[in-house]
Amino acid sequence: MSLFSKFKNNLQKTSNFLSSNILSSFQNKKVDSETLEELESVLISADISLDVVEKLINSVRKIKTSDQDITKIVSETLSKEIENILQPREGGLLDENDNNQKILIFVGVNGSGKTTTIGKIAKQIPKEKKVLIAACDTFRAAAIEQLKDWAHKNQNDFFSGNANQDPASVAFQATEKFNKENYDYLIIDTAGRLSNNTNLVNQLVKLKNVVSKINPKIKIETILVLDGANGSNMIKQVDIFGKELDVSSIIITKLDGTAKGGALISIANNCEIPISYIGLGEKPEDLTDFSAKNFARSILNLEA
Ligand SMILES: Nc1nc2c(ncn2[C@@H]2O[C@H](COP(=O)(O)OP(=O)(O)O)[C@@H](O)[C@H]2O)c(=O)[nH]1
Ligand SMILES: [Mg+2]
Repeated sequence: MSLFSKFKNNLQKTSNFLSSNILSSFQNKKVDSETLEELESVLISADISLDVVEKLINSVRKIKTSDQDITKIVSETLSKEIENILQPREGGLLDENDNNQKILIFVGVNGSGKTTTIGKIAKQIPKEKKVLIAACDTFRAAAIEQLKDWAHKNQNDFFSGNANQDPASVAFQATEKFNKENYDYLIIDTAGRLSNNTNLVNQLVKLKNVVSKINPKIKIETILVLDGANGSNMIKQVDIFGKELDVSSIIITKLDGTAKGGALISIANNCEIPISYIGLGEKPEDLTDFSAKNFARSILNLEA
């Protein structure tokens, strides 16, 4: 399957919602205040934030009506505008030509897809690289087992501490192992829930400080995993985690399961953190490099 088909097939909930509503808004009609208002409410319903909706409506307003298929022109116009917003956020995480050691710390609220995404990403790392996966979500025993299963499937080495051990101390031990045994990658899974969010972020800052202190020269990527089905709530999470943790990359999961995929556009418009991957399903291969063009054209049900 081509990369574009993967986007198109798995983003159908959002694209069906947008394309059917755009079609009904513009059926046999021209661009006027009534149709623009209808379009505005469709875009808001897809969880696109107001500032972006305004930008999009302004570009559609400029369309000169002709005999051509108006819904097609509107969709093309929207997709171009959306692609322009998304383009600067395209940012890969794994560079095959980069042979430096790397540490990836995954953060995000419970259930956002951290553990699953770690499994999917580890699968994409070339087999000749030495990968150590560390379970620093010590809050739930099941979380450690889930990560262990992924590590086992991918034939990656696995490190875990004791139940309820301080996550930063597990990270410390894992980092020492990473150094001593000369791994290429250290991938750290963290908890998404403690007593409250402030404590969680503080705990993660402590974990990150421990890791970077042992390894001041190694690049640490802090990756925020967001549940795409959370729609506009994702923006709040970017605020909470992004400020304290210097997040370097965002991954948005579960976009296959929501009609509110438009929230990704709001994030791209509101923060400058690159989006490296999107999750398009539960299977190991359902993690795809983020592509502005593929995303923009898919959600408007256009061809590649
Ligand atoms: N449909 C779908 N489900 C996903 C995706 N990513 C993760 N999940 C599911 O979301 C649930 C929570 O994921 P998990 O990795 O345990 O989240 P964590 O608490 O952040 O570690 C699991 O049932 C995953 O299979 C995705 O891209 N699409
Ligand atoms: Mg987990």
